[in-house]
Amino acid sequence: MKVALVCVEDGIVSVGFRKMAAYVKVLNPDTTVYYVSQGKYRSLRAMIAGRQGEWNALHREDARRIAEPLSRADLVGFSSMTGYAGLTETLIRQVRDLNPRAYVVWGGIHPIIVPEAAIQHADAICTGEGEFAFAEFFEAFKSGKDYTRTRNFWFNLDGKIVRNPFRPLMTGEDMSALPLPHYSGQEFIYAPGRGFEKMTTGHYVHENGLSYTTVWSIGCPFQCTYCGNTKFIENDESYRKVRHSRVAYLIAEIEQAIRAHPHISTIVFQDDSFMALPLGVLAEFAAEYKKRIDLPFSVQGVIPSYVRRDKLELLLAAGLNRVRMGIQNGSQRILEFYERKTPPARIEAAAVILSEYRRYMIPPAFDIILDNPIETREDVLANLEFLNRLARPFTLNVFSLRSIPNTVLEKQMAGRGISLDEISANYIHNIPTLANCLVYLLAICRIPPWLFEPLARRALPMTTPQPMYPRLLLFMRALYLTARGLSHMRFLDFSVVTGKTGYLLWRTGAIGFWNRRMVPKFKAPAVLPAAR
Ligand code: B12
Ligand code: SF4
Repeated sequence: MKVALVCVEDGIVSVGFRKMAAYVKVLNPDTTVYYVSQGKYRSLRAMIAGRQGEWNALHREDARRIAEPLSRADLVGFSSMTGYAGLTETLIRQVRDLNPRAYVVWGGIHPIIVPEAAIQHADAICTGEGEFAFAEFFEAFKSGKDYTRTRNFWFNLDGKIVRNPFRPLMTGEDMSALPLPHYSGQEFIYAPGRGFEKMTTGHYVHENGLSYTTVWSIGCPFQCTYCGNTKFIENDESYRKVRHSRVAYLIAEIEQAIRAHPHISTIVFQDDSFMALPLGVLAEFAAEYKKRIDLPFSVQGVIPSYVRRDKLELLLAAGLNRVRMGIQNGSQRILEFYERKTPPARIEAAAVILSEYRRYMIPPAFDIILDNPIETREDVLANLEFLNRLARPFTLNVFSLRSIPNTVLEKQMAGRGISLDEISANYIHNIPTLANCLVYLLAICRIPPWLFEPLARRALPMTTPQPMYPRLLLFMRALYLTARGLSHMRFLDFSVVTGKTGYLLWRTGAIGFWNRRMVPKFKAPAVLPAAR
């Protein structure tokens, strides 16, 4: 049977999709893997203009050109987040138009979080982990048996919706037995106006720079109101538990990626709560990683409550060079509104710990959410004061509040009669208030009291009529991105800045030399924390 798997997303990281692609290829070797990306997620121009979260309207001819090869398959499997749901729907329509017999399955985060909407557009959707569910479905589908009772799948039988229950979540052992994610080079990426091209190193470098991104552990014990986690936990309480594959599986996965793309020079872990892993697990990871991979790595999902010196030292000794931590706001009231379990004092304590190791790391990036319509003047001020006293160095990932459908936040806002843009709208396009301009300045440096006080007095919440400063905001963004870029250059890190420059430096051997000789190395304590 001919199967086409398509990832509709900005970028080619697509961790879950690549796992699915590898699994489906084993079940059905005649499977072709496609990516539809606009390469904007890491584009410098889009970053400065705050347009990363946007997808330009796709030209009609592009949609047709994308759909043509897909429509030659018997089964087309789409994967997307909510931001790309509209585009996926357009592509499904085009595929159906060209081949009404093609069976369409839609998986990924969108059908998990918004199943009722997704099932209107596909023959089947996957509402949870895909591997075992797809195997069960595909076996029956192929052999003409009844597949409509597959767990983790819903079906649209000419408008009649069949909603099946969830499968139990995979265990760590199940995860360790899966094939390694699909990184074979046998994959195709869409080039606007031209059609699908075989994915090359050039595409990889354009989209990912010198980094390899993965997710080792899945799950988060918390349930912040704006997060997709609220839905995952509603579907299955055991999603709170942090599950992970064996260390050996993870190392084999990274080794496979490096074999396919030898220029990979940084590993990026996007786990929701990496530092929540027990100390013993982190110790095993650190030892194996240092021995077998020995490349700098960054941990992107750090929850302040789990920042501990002993865990951090283990990771630093293994090569950790950057972390991203969610703080979201400095106002206690707003944190309570988001049901964040990390009060400002705990965040400050975590920032102090991170700052003690600043010599060994690119400044940590703290996520912050602005443009919340319920913020008062006191909240805006509390946030600015908090950022001004937080231990340095740090930078910020500045987001504009958007709602993910079916999350608690969506209900909270509806309850207050507030209409909030959905995540499909640009999520980093901040309102150009003075307060937001100041946040960008605070991402670069501390503001001395003589300047901070008069400026902060004029900072107002977004709902209050006030002068707007779009040019100043643009200038601040450019300045902040420059400062950020320079701090990465101190480590010759090309995980955020993508494109040919990093690749050429890698070819000359400069990246390896810099990592070995110029980057300060944290020496593991004589007695490793795990053994204390
Ligand atoms: C890793 C990650 C990223 C990475 C990589 C993205 C990727 N697709 O892999 C990066 C950093 C690029 C990223 C960016 C963003 N992310 Co993100 N990310 C995650 C994270 C932490 C883990 C996803 C993951 O790998 N899970 C593990 C894998 C195994 O699970 P999975 O992806 O669900 O895949 C399984 C199933 O969905 C299914 N499946 C998948 N595809 C298919 C296809 C078929 C045919 C079938 C049958 C099944 C199937 O099987 C897979 C294997 O079991 C999630 C949070 C979470 N816990 O899910 C947020 C999450 C997905 N991200 C989110 C968001 C909003 C974003 C951003 C838009 C904004 C932001 N705040 O950063 C950007 C946009 C990215 C872009 N490219 O345009 C939201 C999505 C909400 C939504 N409704 O869409 C989440 C849920 C976090 C949240 N805030 O709630 N993200
Ligand atoms: S701590 Fe992070 S991953 Fe966990 S629920 Fe909150 S926002 Fe989501």
